[in-house]
Amino acid sequence: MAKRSFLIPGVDKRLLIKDSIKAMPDLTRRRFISGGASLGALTLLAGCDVIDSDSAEGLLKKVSKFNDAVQSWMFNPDALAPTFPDSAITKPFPFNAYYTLDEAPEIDAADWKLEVRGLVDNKKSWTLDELHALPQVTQVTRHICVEGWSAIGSWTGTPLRDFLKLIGADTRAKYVWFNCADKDGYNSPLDMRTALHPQTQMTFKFADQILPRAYGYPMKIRVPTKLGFKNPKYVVAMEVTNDYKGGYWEDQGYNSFSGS
Ligand SMILES: Nc1nc2c(c(=O)[nH]1)N[C@H]1C(S)=C(S)[C@@H](COP(=O)(O)O)O[C@H]1N2
Ligand SMILES: [Mo]
Repeated sequence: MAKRSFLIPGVDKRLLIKDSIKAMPDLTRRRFISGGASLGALTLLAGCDVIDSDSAEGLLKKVSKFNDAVQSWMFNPDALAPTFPDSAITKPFPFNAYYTLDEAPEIDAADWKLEVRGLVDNKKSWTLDELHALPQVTQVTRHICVEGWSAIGSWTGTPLRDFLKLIGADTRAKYVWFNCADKDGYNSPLDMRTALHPQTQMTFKFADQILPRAYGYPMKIRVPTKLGFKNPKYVVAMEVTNDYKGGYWEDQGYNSFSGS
C-alpha cells in the first residue's frame, strides 16, 4: 500500500506545520512540546527556509499521531479551518488569476445576476441587492495557493449552506458547480460536504468593503478548507448536480479534493 504523505504538493511545508501545531488545543500543544519535540526544534523547523521534505513529513506525522483532531483538521472536510485576529491580516492581499488584473472581469451589478440551476426547488436568479439582504458573517482565515504563497484575509458573506437551504437544494447531490465570468471561462466543482461546511461562504466583502474587482466582484465563494483555486471569483452561476463537470485547474490535473 502506498504510504500516505502529509505534505500537500506545492504547499509550503512550514505553513502546514505551523498551522497543524496552531490547530492543536492549548493543553495538547503544551504536552506535545514537552513530550519530545522541543519548542526550539519546532520553531527552527517551522521558521527555517531550507526545511527538507523528510523532516517536515516526520514532524507532521508526529503532530498528527499525537492528536486526532489535528489530523482531522488537515484531512477531514468537516473540521474547521483556523481563524485569526484582524492583526494577522496580510496587507496588501495578493491578486491571483490565470491573467493579469487589467484583464479581470469588470462586472456591472445592474446586469449581473446569480443564476441557479440543477437539483433545486427554486431556480430563480438572484440580483446583487437580493443577495446583499441575506444575513452575513465575517471570518478571518488563511488562503493557500498551490503556487507557493499564502495570505490571511477577512471575508464577509452568507454561509453557502444557508443559501442552499433557502433555495431548496437537494443536499444529497454530489456537487455544487460554479461558473465564473472570466473571458476564457473558469469553473470549479465543490463536493457537497464542503459546500455545507459552516465556513464555506458566498462572499460579498473583503476587509469590510464591497469585494473589489481584484478579489472577485460581485461574488466569490470562499472555502477556507480548500486550496485557493477551489475559491471561484466572479461567480455567475451555481448548479447543484450529481455529475462531475470538471473545473479549470481540476482539468489540468489538480486534485479536485484539494483540502488545505
Ligand atoms: N474566476 C476565477 N476564480 C479564481 C481564479 C481565477 O483565475 N478565476 N484563480 C484562483 C486561484 S488559483 C487563486 S490562488 C485565487 C486568488 O484569489 P485572490 O485574487 O483573491 O487572491 O482565486 C481563485 N479563483
Ligand atoms: Mo491559486
